[in-house]
Amino acid sequence: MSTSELTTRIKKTAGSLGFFRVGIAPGESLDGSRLDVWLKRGYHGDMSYMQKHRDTRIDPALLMPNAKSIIVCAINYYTPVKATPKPQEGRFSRYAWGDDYHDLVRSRLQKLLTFIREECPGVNGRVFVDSAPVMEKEWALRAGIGWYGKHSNIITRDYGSWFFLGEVIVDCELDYDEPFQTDYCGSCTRCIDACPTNAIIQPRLVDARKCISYLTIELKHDRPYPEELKAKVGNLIFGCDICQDVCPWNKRFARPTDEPAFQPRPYNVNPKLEDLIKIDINEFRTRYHKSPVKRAKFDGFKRNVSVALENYFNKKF
Ligand code: B12
Ligand code: SF4
Repeated sequence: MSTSELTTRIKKTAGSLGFFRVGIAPGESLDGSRLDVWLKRGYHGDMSYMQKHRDTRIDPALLMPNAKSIIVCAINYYTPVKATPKPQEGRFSRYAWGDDYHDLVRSRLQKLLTFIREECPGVNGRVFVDSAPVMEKEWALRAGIGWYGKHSNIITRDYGSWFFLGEVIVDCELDYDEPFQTDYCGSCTRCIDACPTNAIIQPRLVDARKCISYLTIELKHDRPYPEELKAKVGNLIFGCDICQDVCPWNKRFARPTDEPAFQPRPYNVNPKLEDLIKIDINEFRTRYHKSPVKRAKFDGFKRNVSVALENYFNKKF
């Protein structure tokens, strides 16, 4: 089979597996200078894995010997549910409303890899989603999926930015897409202006230590919580969507996903904080089994709900 025939068949199969966009980039090593600036300034906070795997992150050959092609797949998770929690209700970011995407995306990518290996039995490959040392946004840009929004997430013209990324890396050559060239953010700065903690230091540069997503997901419960940011977190209890909510590309082009796994679990939309604070560890485990929320762990989740309650009572009295 010719390279272009194989490339076409891979993209078609990825589409049938639920990925709305697939692009392919050559597996060259990346320029690590921006990552280095980010790390040097300590913007990764307690996410030591970002530093530990720095070299692997910029060189796909360290992930997989003879890596030739990075197949980047994007899957839409937008559900058109209006979540307008009152101050006494908690707010989960929309990516956490349904089931954990890691399991779903990994199994779809695995199916794609199986397909490739059936077509070309000698090919080796590996699949990655989120947690591996892969610069997923950089690859998405190089594979022509979309551009870096000023909030630093990748945006597409026809779906906005409500999607996850995942990759299949293979040791065979394929036809490559052109890197995405245009920056369609223009002079808009809505995401930067809306960020409550000023975590977007400059366009495409996020200080994770200030980002509410980091504070409510990555920062362990026994680590010091920055007092000066507490009030700004408001009623956000897991992740933050503010910079993406205000983005005109999302307002105009977000499209509902038909993925059942991403449909909101009812208790994740506008839950009462006073109910959440009463949840014990067993209920936490049952509710958030196969949900992204389990990443915060019980103690982190309780810390987040306490901060939100504190904010509510401070506002009220
Ligand atoms: C660490 C991490 C975080 C950290 C740090 C975020 C960050 N901006 O780096 C925290 C915990 C804060 C976080 C939050 C979120 N995350 Co996150 N996160 C990651 C992770 C694991 C690594 C990202 C990374 O490498 N950061 C390091 C910095 C240096 O990289 P960078 O932002 O890409 O920086 C580049 C740009 O600054 C660029 N750049 C700088 N200047 C310029 C100028 C130009 C012209 C260009 C082109 C580029 C450019 O160069 C840098 C290096 O490439 C990825 C998964 C992965 N393995 O890649 C998911 C990932 C980026 N996260 C994702 C999501 C969904 C989120 C949240 C929306 C979740 C939520 N609702 O709470 C928020 C968004 C917050 C935000 N505004 O960024 C998705 C994004 C999907 C998309 N559409 O882009 C990813 C890809 C996970 C996935 N598999 O889908 N995340
Ligand atoms: S996710 Fe929230 S806190 Fe983080 S950069 Fe965006 S608006 Fe700011």
